[in-house]
Amino acid sequence: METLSKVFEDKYNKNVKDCTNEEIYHGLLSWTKEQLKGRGYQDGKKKIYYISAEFLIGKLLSNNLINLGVYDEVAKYLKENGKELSMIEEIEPEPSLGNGGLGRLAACFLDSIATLGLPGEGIGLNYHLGLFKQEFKDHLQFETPNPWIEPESWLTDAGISYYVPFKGFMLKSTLYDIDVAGYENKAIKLRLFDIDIADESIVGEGISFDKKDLLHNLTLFLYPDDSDDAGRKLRIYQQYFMVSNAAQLILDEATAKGCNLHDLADYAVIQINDTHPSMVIPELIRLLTERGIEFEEACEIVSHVCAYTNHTILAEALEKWPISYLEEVVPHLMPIIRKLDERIKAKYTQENLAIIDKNDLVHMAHMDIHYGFSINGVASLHTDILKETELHQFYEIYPEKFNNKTNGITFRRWLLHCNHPLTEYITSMLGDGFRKDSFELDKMLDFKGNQDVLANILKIKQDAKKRCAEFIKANTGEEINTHSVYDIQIKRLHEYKRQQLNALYIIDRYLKIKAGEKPQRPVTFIFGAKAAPAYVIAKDIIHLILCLQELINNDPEVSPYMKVVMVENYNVSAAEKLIPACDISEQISLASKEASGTGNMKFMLNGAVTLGTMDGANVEISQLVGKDNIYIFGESSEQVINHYEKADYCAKDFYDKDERIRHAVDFIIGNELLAIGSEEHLRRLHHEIVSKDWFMTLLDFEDYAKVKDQALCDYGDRTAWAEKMLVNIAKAGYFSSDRTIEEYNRDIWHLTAEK
Ligand code: 4GP
Repeated sequence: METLSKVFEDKYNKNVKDCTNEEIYHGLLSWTKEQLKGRGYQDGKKKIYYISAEFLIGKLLSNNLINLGVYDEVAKYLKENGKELSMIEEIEPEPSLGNGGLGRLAACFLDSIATLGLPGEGIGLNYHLGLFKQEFKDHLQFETPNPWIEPESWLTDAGISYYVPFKGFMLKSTLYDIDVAGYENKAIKLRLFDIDIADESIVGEGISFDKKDLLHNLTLFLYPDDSDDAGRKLRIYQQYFMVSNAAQLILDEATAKGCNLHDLADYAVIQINDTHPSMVIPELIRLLTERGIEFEEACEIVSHVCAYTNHTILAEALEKWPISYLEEVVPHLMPIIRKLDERIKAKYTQENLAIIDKNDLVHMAHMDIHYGFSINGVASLHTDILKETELHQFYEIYPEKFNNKTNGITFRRWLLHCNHPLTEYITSMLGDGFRKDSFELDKMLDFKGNQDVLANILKIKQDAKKRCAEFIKANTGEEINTHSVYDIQIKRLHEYKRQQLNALYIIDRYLKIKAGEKPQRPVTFIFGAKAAPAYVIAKDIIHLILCLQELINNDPEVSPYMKVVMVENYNVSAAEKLIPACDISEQISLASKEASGTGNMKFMLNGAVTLGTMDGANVEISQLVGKDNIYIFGESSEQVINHYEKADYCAKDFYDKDERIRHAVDFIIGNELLAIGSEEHLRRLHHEIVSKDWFMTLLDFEDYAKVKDQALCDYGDRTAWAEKMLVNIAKAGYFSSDRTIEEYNRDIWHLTAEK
């Protein structure tokens, strides 16, 4: 720790004892950056370039210290000097570079790529103001900018710039790197392109700004509002800026290593993370032809370099851009995209295989599938649905391209960092082999009948619940009962994820308590979710939950039995505090709609029991833990797909025939909530549920309520519950992102690991 002490002396002319937490954070930041550099980088002839619009990396200090193997030493050194590392972690701003699952997955993947010693890079954009910061006022969500870049940060100017051509002008980029340490291994880089002239001062009220002011707005926000033409075009500007920079960087790196461009596939493999980076395909073809390669050969080369991951079957995410937009933003790509489309049309006549459809829309995913060599889904059920339904026409012509890669999470962040007590306890039982080989967790099953172990697991959970209650108090102002069951649903707000189903259960329980039916034990229902700024119904659901929070928590007759809290500005840092404390993990999407989910994996690893539908990776979780250790409800994905095909689901029928459902739904527009909330929002939501309910909330309500009641009842048998917790932890090994990345490498990337 001598070099660290010296940092404080050199930087502040002080002993660490006399430094403020801010000073210690900044001292640690510069020291850790040096240590990372000293570690060196993974290198090799061939590299994976993981291009993604989002990287939801979370705070970096503690994870870097863990991966560098110095966390305990640093914590001890600080403690000896009267300082707490956990307090210093609080100073760090969380980088706001992602939105949800696919962004967090990308961050876990970087950790695993580095840990496994694979040569790779993440490539994205450096959004100054992030997605947005969520604030609650009058029980409504408001959005404000989420600045996170400070004068001293994890970013390092890489000294690399490119020119990116748009119609009528060029933009010069600057590249910033963030080092990502592998666990006890070298580092890799997350490379974020930016423009020097981005100007945060153009942002007006909330997160509004002039969408046409490209010279100043290009890298301000992730996913700017796309509810109008200018917003949609801005997204294309951003995407092209990202992939043109990426393509130039990739070709430069490859040629520097001796690539003659004909053999690019020996030097680079590109993983296209969802459709946002799809324009890398025509852009690479453009750059290759500019450098003297024939068009046909360029197509061939790119088809051996690009692979595509699909993260959702929701139509809204399978981007289709009007030709007119592309002509306006990147006219030089359109002749290439047209040629790519013509080649396909010459071979296949089916309309649903075309890149450009008859409405002049360019289907980005179609381009990825035709001109990529691999397409993967992110959980077994999801890949099956892609093959059999959503992308069936492609599966018929390219069966060999389709493969499944069930998602995973990095255990460094989601166990070692976020749950020190559990990590230490597992280490005391099993040794520390599980840190590198997650499947070793399986050995915990040997302790299933061991009463001491079960008691310790319960104690660790109880302590986590106490810490979490402090976080909730600070975040929401609400006091919660640390002896209540913690039932947690944290994820983006979307109707398919069905936070509204959970809310209806809460209303039903409230009504029962009011009618004199006192429940066996108290429950705290915890939510955390951001709604996309233009997604009206999602914001109405937030409104409902916040109104329920106000009503229930202030009712002395009800609050001893239940409370509702919605954490403000849910992000990675909040997840790290909530997940270790969870008893029941809510994974209640409409079957077939959640591609995988990764929160479900984080919760089980931390000893929560899943309450969920047979959707996404829940299916694999249930196979691993067995039916006694998970609570499954609801209609299956086949049944749901069938309802959509036959269009035979009618929410109103459920509402009319089932009194319990009707009472719960009508409570949304009852006097109690109208006295608290906004009539406009509550009525609109009520109307949506009764008359449309596209994600079939009412279909699964009865079964959900029954199974959830059962879980809450079973919680009372503490020993049996602790056994379920233990089995969940033991079986989580499969969901390490190290396993996922090994599979990507084995089947798609074919890189040589550095030892
Ligand atoms: C998410 C999916 O919704 C989630 O099920 C999956 O676990 C995650 O990707 C990672 O694969 N999709 C998105 C998105 O985040 O924006 O489509």
